[in-house]
Amino acid sequence: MTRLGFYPPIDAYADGMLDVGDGHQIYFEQSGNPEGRPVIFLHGGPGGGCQPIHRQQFDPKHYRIIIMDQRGCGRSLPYACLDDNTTWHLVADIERLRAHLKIDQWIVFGGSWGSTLSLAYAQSHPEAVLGLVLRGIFLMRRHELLWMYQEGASHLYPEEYDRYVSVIPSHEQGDLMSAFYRRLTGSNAEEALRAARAWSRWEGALLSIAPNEARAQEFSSDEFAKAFARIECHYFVHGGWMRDDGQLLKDVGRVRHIPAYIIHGRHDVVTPMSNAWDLAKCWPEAHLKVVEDAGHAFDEPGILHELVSAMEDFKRL
Ligand code: STX
Repeated sequence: MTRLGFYPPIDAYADGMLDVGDGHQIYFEQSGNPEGRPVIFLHGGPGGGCQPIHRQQFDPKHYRIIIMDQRGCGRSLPYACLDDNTTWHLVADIERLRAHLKIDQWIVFGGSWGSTLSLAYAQSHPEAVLGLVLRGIFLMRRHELLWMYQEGASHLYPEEYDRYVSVIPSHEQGDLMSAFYRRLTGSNAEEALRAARAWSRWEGALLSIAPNEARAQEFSSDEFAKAFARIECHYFVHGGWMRDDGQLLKDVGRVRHIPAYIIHGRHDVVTPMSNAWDLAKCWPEAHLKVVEDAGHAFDEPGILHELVSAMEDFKRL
């Protein structure tokens, strides 16, 4: 079967910076059909930012594609800033952007941390959400964080894990997230940068089944790594400011009436398939799509096919 792929590259027809208060300014842009059904794309990390290729997941004739860089990353300012930067600030920013753009309801589309934020947003403002496309499910539970940043994924990529932990002295390796956080937020700029590069490369190296050294290197570049590592680590040591570990699962009842796709790669090492399974079990109405030959990345062929197919189906909304 031929798989659906990216739409051709397009430019944004409008962009801007939204002042969301607390000294933060959020970059946002619009592409596709200005009269079309609005869809908001929520990027991963947190701290990953958006790229032009993200527009190409959506049919530009049908959709009004809205893309924003979350606080502190991408083109948002101030860069890598952790002050007033929490899940609930981002949820409020998304609402503020919706009001700014005079949109009643939109489709919310997010992968990885973008799925976490999409759920948090939809559970806070269900009336604003017409449909949900959630990919590479990440629910911010403590065991998911330990799997990725302490022990779990370590057993599948031991050589990359050794590189990751090499910047932390062995007596601090019992709590890697805290050890990284101290360095990423400490006053030693050189040590902070070394920690940022190691942290980001670890994730970049694990995203897809097919090894991608170019991406691992891109993730460990100074510009990308600093915001990505600082913001991720900041969110993770604080458990995403969830009221409890299972908040996003416990509150699924608030969004069960919203049409939803849950798309997950069988061999996802960053956010294991059990996350998607746990979510699907409390959400029987959602369409669960397991991609047997993919990992975590949005651009693996089977994942991209399911994303584009879901947005095809949502043309009925
Ligand atoms: N973090 C997973 C995540 O949201 C636990 C993520 N990892 N890499 C990314 O996102 C990008 C590819 C979007 C940078």
